[in-house]
Amino acid sequence: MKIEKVEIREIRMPLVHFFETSFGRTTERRIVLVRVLADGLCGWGEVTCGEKPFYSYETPETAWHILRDFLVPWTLAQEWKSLPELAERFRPIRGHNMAKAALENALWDIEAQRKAVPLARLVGGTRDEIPCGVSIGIEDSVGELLDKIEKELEAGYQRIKVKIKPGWDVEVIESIRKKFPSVPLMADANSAYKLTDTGRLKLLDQFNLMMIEQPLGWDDLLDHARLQRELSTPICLDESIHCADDARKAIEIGACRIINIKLGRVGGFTSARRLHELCLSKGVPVWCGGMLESGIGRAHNIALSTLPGFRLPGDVSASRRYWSEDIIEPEVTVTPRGTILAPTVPGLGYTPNLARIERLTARKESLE
Ligand code: OSB
Ligand code: MG
Repeated sequence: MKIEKVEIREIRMPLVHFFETSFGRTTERRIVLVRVLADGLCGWGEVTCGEKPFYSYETPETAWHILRDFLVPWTLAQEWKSLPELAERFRPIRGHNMAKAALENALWDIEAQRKAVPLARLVGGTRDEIPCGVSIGIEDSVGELLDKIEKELEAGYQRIKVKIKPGWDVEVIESIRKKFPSVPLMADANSAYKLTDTGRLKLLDQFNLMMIEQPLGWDDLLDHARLQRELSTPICLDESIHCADDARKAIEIGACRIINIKLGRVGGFTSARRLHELCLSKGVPVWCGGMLESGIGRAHNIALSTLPGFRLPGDVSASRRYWSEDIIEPEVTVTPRGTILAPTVPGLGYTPNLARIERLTARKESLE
């Protein structure tokens, strides 16, 4: 691949509804996009980090620095024959997986166009329709949360995930279960609890949750293993898993029974495919997480979700839930049966609207 130019830019996009987790409320996204021009083609990638270093230490500023000063110059200067080989070159940089993923995934987009296959097929996808769930944040009241859940179920979504934190947990889940006794339901704590909260978390066992996501420390495996021994509800790890090796260790010590795979958190398609392979071989279910992505990151998530192990509904949902106008065409829509149809055309399968992206751009830098 002969790369002519790499552009990094930051866009600002207000969310149609705020999104609140145990670490705070987001109303506007700052998204760093990577655009690669090579072989007469153009590929896009998205940095999925939050605005603040709460979910992970990455921010738009750190991603900009790592891309501009390391990843992009290395990619332009070195010879590499395959994307797994390039991913291996990125390895000396510790962490910064979301910056790495944005660049690597833009190159996967180009590779799919070059080979004239849908990105989903190139990465090993076998499914043409993916099951979808929604992630609903902490709301101002339980009533508002129940209304939102009802609306999403009416739209067809196959499972509901709600955010929990101390003070917004057992009673909230109990109210949901009263109104929706058999809906596939799960809770995500984003590391809001400690092992000493085991008694509180055990109270959730009575509500038949599909799983509880990342209850304990973002960097912990051991305490999750201790907690899992006490809970009948399966633990799903999100923040703690950055590569296949993390998953191997987590599974070995019983820290989780399910794994959420996010392209950004694990560093791109090469790593995500390895993780998926490992989990398939161990019989551990996986699903694709979301990071309030624009259409570009969303399109990558859809491609990943077509891999055979992604059987549980993911947090990949319609553009409309996040944006009054997405930056891709067509926007992502969900069928009445709560699925997304994977695109069948070569490449990403959605066209980034460059004029609209330019209008949203707050800063841009080109590297050649
Ligand atoms: O923990 O899965 C998470 C959003 C931002 C940061 C972390 C998480 C989330 C979500 C939203 O749950 C998923 C989505 O709808 O994109
Ligand atoms: Mg999570």
